[in-house]
Amino acid sequence: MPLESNARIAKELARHGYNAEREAITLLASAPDSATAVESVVDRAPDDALRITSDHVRAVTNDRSPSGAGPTEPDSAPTDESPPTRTGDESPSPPSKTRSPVEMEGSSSNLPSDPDRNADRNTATTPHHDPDLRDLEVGNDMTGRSTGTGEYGDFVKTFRDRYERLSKVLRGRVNHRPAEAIAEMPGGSDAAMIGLVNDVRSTKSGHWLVELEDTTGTFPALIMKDKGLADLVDEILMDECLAVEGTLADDSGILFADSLHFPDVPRTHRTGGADRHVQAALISDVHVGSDEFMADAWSSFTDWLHTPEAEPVEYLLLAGDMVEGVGVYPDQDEELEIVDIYDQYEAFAEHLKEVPADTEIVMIPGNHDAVRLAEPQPGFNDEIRSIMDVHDAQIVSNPATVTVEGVDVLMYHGVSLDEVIAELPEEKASYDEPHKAMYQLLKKRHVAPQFGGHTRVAPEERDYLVIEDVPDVFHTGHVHKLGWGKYHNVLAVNSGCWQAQTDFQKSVNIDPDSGYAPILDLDTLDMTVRKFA
Ligand code: D5M
Ligand code: FE
Ligand code: ZN
Repeated sequence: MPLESNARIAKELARHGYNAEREAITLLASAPDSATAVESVVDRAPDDALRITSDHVRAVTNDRSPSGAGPTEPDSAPTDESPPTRTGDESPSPPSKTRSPVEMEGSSSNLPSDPDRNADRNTATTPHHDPDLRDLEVGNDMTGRSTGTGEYGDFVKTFRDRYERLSKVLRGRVNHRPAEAIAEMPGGSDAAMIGLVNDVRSTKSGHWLVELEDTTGTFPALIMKDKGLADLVDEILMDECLAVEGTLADDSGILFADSLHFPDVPRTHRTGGADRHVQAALISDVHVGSDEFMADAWSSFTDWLHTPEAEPVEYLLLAGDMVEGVGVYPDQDEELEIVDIYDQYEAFAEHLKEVPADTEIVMIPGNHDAVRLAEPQPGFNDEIRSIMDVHDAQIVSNPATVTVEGVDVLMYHGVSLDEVIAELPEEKASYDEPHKAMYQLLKKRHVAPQFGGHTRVAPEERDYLVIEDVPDVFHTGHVHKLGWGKYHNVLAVNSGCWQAQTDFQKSVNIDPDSGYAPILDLDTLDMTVRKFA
């Protein structure tokens, strides 16, 4: 068994059921006889060990550098093979794209001209990860806090909470009155209302009637086609929170709108950032268990994580659909490689073992995962957690916000993106530019505004789907398309998938972006996308 690289060592250990720290692998790679060293470590690891640490390795290699500063340049391993990664220059770009997803997103700090960055990346004596420098906090996780009983009254609470928190965002911008008070105002007065969208209809003469609802009642607003607001009417989704300003009709029965406001993200949003050079890989939609799961691409990715180039990647954020699931879509069983959901998670856990043990992992569920389908989706139950416990991953709800070294990342699987894409004009949201659909959710300050449509929403006392605090990064998946961009200074990333095109996707012409890993610099919020397929 010639051991040719760090990645092969990681795989070999994974094959024996062990996850390994990067430093342990580096030590093994630099042992005079790596293959034997790996065998001895496997033989002598304690029975209850889940992961191989550098101490385990030193115990078998009679480490001659007790300080732990042994050779750390894995490229010096005797029979090393070239790293499996491709950089932007070498990768073919998908032909249908106007912009290659595999590129360094325009920032000088990613280029070799940045001496500090370069020094960090290339030094042979890069210290191994210091867990004390890590900083990861979870906010807004609703796991274990579901209050829903399925009663109608629960929905009233959800919508009340949505209204309260989103109307607060709009209150400073308009001088609003409750619906019942507007009805009592003299005809011809200027008036404004904040409400949830109850109805949107076009009238015979081509205007639009938008009915808003607040805690006191409903009130109709007429948006005239020649007011220049048509562009905004296109973007309105049912149940979202809006403000309308205008003039009351003579009989005070309707408001003629002059302006429309979405809660939106302030243009001045200031982002946080890490105070050291550290990166997070943002991925989603692994779909283990599907015939179409791309095991080779996944392996190339995890191989790369073991290279010196990936040394700064200390976090892995997974935005749902770890496994293919069972019975998610009609005829899905015809494309299952693993038919039992628990076996799927077991297989997923094995693939996760290839990820360096010292990577901090955060996961949220998606619509293929074994949790309730209705959003917010709580994090996995104990049984599934225990299957995946090797990494001690943080398993939180969909959606949830995680603050990684000062960067607030809103993670949401993305089922509502299908709806936004279906309902908005192509230039505002499309599968080819999923980040634009994400901009709409940021604008609405809600990850899944519409109730009763494609996205199932569970009634809770609190509307966990409201985007109360503006994130620095918004990370979704689900549509299996790669796209990213900035909206009012918030970086929106939809992260592609690890599943090749399914029969269904073929039938509706969805051409997935498979095998890409967006890598986010947590200090600069610059992104680099790497291709592994
Ligand atoms: O869905 C991946 C993407 O494909 C997402 O945009 C929904 C769409 N999709 C996939 N399969 C189906 C079926 N059978 N019906 C409707 N839409 C589908 P994901 O849920 O992540 O697999
Ligand atoms: Fe998916
Ligand atoms: Zn999905």
